[in-house]
Amino acid sequence: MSNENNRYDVNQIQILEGLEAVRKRPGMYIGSTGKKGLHHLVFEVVDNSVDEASAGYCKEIMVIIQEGNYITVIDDGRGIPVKIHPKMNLPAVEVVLTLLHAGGKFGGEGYKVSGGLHGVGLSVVNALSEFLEVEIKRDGGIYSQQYQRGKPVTKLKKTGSTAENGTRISFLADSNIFEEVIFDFDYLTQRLRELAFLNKGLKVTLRDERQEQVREEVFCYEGGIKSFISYLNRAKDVVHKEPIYFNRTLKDCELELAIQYHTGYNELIYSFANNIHTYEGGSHEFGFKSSLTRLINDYARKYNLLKDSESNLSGEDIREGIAAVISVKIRDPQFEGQTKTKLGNPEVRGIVDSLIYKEMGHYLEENPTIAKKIVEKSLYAYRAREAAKKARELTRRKNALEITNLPGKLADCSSRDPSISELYLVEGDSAGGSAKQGRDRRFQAILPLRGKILNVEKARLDKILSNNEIRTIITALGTGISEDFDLKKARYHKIIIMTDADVDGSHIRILLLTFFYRYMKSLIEAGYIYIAQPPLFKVKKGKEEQYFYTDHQLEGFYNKVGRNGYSLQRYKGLGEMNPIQLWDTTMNPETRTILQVNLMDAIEADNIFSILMGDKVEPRRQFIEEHAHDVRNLDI
Ligand code: 0RA
Repeated sequence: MSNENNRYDVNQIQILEGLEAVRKRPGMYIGSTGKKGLHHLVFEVVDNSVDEASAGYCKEIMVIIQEGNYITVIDDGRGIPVKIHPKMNLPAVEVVLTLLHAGGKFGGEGYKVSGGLHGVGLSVVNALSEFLEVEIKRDGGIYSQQYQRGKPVTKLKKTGSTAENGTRISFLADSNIFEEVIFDFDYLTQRLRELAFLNKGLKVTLRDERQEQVREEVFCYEGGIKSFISYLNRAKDVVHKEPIYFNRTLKDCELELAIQYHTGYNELIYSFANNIHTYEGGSHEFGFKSSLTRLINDYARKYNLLKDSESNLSGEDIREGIAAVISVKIRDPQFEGQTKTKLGNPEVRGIVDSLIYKEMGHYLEENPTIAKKIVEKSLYAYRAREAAKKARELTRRKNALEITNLPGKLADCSSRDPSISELYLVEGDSAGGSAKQGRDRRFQAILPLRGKILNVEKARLDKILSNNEIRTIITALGTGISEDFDLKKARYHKIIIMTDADVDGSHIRILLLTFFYRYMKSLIEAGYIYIAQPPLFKVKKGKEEQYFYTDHQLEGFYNKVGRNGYSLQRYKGLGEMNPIQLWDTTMNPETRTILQVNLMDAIEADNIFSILMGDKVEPRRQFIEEHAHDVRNLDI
């Protein structure tokens, strides 16, 4: 055997082992085999097309969901190279589709921007697809090849001639791997819209051909992240009409920033590195925050807008009511943190800081009216914060938030070990009653909540603290709130939100998540917040009873056994279950499913919350209308 052949064999083995590893432990490569992982396949392919766009070669991307949940992604980029890869002795496209981590561009040339969480490579999508077909237009020809479960079943063939360039990838996710292969239009919409915002001028189309009535959305924003800000603030009254915007490059770091203040109180910062949403922030976000704080303080001092008695404005004061999108593109992004969504690269902090200080400094000098409004708003926040601090000290002295005064409505558990203790936040007194009877009182505590807790969006901290339901929650948790928050004092390491599967229920859930996100973020970061999953249906035949948690599960059951002789009960609320049923289906740790909430879920809830509770009527009407057909879309 010649050396060449030897090498070829070694490469083949390497490829097969790679694909096998992906199929054996898909979670390692795409996070999960649930909904998120499934949709990740689409984003993985799209990210490659977006890379082509970032490199300046692709103007349009189209994603089609076809019958049978077949996905097709088409772009007009350069097309995946088809020439024989000298080292592997295979067409380059075959290497890209079969070799683990060959997703990157060969040789490391050009502006490779994808990375981190995404960028696991097309080979992973291929390995996890029952069937995949690639068609490439490049070098004057049309080429195509087919695969099954990652392995080529045809050679790369030239099927025609064309002057065009581009790539089309169609795949059918493997139903042996994924829990269910059904794509969610709205879920895909979210990310595709985001990508269109982040890549100015790129046209992204999503088309759903599964039903006779084809559904299509086109996203294309000439304003880029400036349009993103307008979109985020669409339900808000804004302080200045035009977002503050600039795009600059320094030392290989491209920074795009858009800011717009609104009249509300919360801060919303979306940061991205190479098109990846950095939920956990990182160096670019640090740079932004420190620069903005310094800049506004310097400006306020320069124009004598601070009284002598007033110390520096804090970052929090300055960011009250801000919506900001920060997007950086860098050569070699390092993603860190629990969910690999925190930008590491230390050099980025200084670059972002100095770019913002300089560019936004110019902006403030040129727009003194807006600059003064921002300072005034920050001062207002500063004074309110001082007042809130005093109010809080007062409350604290009154002992109202001390653990010694546990709320009467709380049915506490006997355990004092937080690591095994659970707190159920239950919607309504009647479900609360069932939960109290059904629970295992050794480690499960129940706190019934009455009605909508409070419109946290419009209220400041001092007001929030005076709300009864909120105080009850804070007291039960034992952690304190905001600046006084102390995770170590948490009395339960599982805090489980249990609401009805209807609009009111999801409303309360969104509200609670928003409250936790804004005032007790570390609870979410620590993974202490969960959502209970009560069943939606009970099917009964004689003595035999079975519960189902999704429409899909129920359908599956009917498909297997038929409908005859079964009576169906649809649960509208938790109150319809007796204590034993509630325990069996939703609370028993041996059999229940509870969903752990992560920061991304909470941010999403916060978003929905702003729309539902914000100042403007139209976006709310639109949101409710869009989701009226499927209430479960509200589910987080
Ligand atoms: C490898 C190298 C080059 C482009 C691509 C892959 C590529 C991949 C995908 C996936 C979907 N669409 C895509 N478009 C391109 C660089 C090609 C060159 O240097 O000409």
